[in-house]
Amino acid sequence: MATTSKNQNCSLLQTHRCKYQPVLPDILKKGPCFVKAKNGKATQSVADQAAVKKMFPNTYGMPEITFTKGTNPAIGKKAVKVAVVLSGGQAPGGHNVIAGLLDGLKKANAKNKLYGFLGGPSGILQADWKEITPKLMESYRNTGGFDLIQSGRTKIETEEQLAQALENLKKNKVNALVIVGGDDSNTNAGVLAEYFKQHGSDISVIGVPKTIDGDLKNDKIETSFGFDTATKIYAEMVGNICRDVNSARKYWHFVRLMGRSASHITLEVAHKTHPNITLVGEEVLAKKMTLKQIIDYLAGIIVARAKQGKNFGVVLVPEGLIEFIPEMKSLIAALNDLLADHEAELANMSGIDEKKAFIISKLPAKLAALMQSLPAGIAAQLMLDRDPHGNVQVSLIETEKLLVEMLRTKLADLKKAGKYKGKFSTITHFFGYEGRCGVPSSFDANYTYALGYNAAALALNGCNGYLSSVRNLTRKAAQWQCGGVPLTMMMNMERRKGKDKPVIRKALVELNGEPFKQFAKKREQWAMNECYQFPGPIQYFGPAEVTDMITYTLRFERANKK
Ligand code: FBP
Repeated sequence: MATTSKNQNCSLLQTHRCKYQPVLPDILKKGPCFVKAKNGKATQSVADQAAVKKMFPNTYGMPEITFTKGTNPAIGKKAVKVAVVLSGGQAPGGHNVIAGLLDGLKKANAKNKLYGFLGGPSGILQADWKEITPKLMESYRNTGGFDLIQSGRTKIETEEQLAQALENLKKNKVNALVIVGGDDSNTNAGVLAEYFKQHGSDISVIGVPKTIDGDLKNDKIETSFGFDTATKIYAEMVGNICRDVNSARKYWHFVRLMGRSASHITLEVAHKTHPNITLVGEEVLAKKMTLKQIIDYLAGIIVARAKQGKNFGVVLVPEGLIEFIPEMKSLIAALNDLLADHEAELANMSGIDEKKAFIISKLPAKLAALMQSLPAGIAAQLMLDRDPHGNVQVSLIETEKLLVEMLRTKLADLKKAGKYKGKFSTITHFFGYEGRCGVPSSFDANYTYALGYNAAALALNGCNGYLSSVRNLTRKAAQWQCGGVPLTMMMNMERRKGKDKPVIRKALVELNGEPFKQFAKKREQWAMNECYQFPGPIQYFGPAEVTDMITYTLRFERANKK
């Protein structure tokens, strides 16, 4: 149920936060009729150019767009109908994207209308939507969550679904569709843009970069929205655990943090809190570390701290770690193909043991042995259904518990050999869903509002197949630059559900990038000493240096760029 600022269900913070007016970049301040879309050079996809071009003959190679000062009154003359959909996992600021979009549209022409498809992309297929009026929007401004129109992970991919989506939009005279999503949802936006064009429609499709994971970024997209708020929330919680650890001095805490693939969240939280050990999935992959080597690395630090009488510490584990361990990566890839190829047979099997035995019988010997060796719970979690985009649901795999279980065996062996005399009491945590619907930080409130407003300008300019791009984010919000980046420019070919598909390339942690390099410089010191930092809760009121603080990731990554 929606709450209003006058409603008694409204918290005092929400009441005050509703009044916050996000800062718009100067370029957008006068409204969409006062910007000109300047075309850059033709673009190429990041890899597999020929294959991507073949799949997107109508939308491949489009130029980048930058908004510059100018007048374009024509775009405000005719009233338009725009629809928005929230797709994939929640991320703080989604409501402000809608608010920015609504305000941008209304500024261009008060008769423009905005509709929200309900429950994610399935709402497009079912033509299930509601009008977002300024009155309805009021109580959702600067709030977390996606509850205004909810979200979902339906993928619009079959010919039938694509045709249904087009028919529903045409029937309802929609001029533009704005898809707010991560890499998979924006890949889907690119597919829709191409399909609409191929079928002679001039409905434009615009994407907005959302995901707390922070892995939808490149030179033109500096960060996805939600990463700032989510990492601040996790860092508050991890910081509190560090303080508890330092006070009680009796537990090792293993904290798994969200981030389906990339370890950006974990790395950012490490910068904010200085835990004793941080695993980075991308480093594990680069060094081809086996599970055994990871356990040896962890045990090395635990034993060294025990020698100093420190039987406590904090370990950060990225949710996606499991997929970066080479042998697990091969196992998961093989399981992905097997689950897709034998979907019907597996669905008819009654219990997990039967499924496991069937799968093991189909795996190559080495992977079958690995599957057999895993704790039963982990093996079962690895066999769970993939999401509609073919991804393994890592949020359901308790990697932190796998590590603790293996460490117990390792430390017991070391004890027997007289090499370890410590005590290993553990507590495991998973911080994921807690961070996805938080009240957006001032950065995310401003960024999302600008992304939405900018999406309105792109839609009114008839741009199709573009991702809303707001850049220069280390500067003050007023100085941010706005424009659009072609969705095909970010694509490459990847194997999904047993087939090669064009998808937006995920931005993983780069080991030669500043965020990792800065961490690598300090981690040995953090391992043996108690360098913990306690960032505390997000501040919405107070000095700008606190309320407008940006992430270490953004600061380090942009430091050497103009
Ligand atoms: P998006 O990429 O859609 O933004 O979702 C990211 C995420 O929050 C991951 O961090 C997590 O693994 C996943 O969603 C969980 O998915 P679900 O909400 O379907 O359980």
